[in-house]
Amino acid sequence: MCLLLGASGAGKTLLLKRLQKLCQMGAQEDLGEAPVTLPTVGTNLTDLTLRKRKITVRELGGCMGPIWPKYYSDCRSVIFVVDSVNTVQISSSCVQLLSVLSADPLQSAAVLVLFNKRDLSCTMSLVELKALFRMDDIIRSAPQSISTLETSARSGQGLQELLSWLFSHRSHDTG
Ligand SMILES: Nc1nc2c(ncn2[C@@H]2O[C@H](COP(=O)(O)OP(=O)(O)OP(=O)(O)O)[C@@H](O)[C@H]2O)c(=O)[nH]1
Ligand SMILES: [Mg+2]
Repeated sequence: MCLLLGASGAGKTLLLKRLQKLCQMGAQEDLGEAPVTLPTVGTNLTDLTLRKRKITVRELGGCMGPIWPKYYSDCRSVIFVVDSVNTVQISSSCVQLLSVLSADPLQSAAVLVLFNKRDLSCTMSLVELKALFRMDDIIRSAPQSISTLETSARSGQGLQELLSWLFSHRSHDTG
């Protein structure tokens, strides 16, 4: 089980929809228009079939923050989504990420931090975002192995890399 976490509106549901579509169609096809999403109240379980392997991803809605830890056991990998445009949300996202990284059941999880919405021109550069997050310090001091990736759930940027990461960190083969 991979957990998909991040603040409300960061783009988790759209990412899942796009990944599902990418898995169903050939990589060469166009993803098309982004479908409409609604805020996730509760959790959203999605199975992705990649190279004949099933990978289950559980999105936890941003509004569920206080009860995210209930879902931390049983999880081998975590994707934490950051909205690159929402500068107001950055400090609270950073606190949330630190609390995820310090949770006992997640000490050996692989962690991927996604800077999403990179299609929007007003986004800060990756260097600026990482500096605001103090990402280098976080990566140095956290026990987990942490990677970062720039994505756009709208344009599809970074989604193949995201699938490759999911595939290489899948917890077990389920056929
Ligand atoms: N431009 C742009 N918009 C995006 C991107 N990803 C998501 N959005 C938009 O952001 C809004 C919120 O997306 P959701 O996927 O519903 O966000 P979420 O993280 O699932 O939010 P919660 O379920 O409330 O936690 C929607 O209007 C999406 O279309 C992106 O990469 N680029
Ligand atoms: Mg959602």
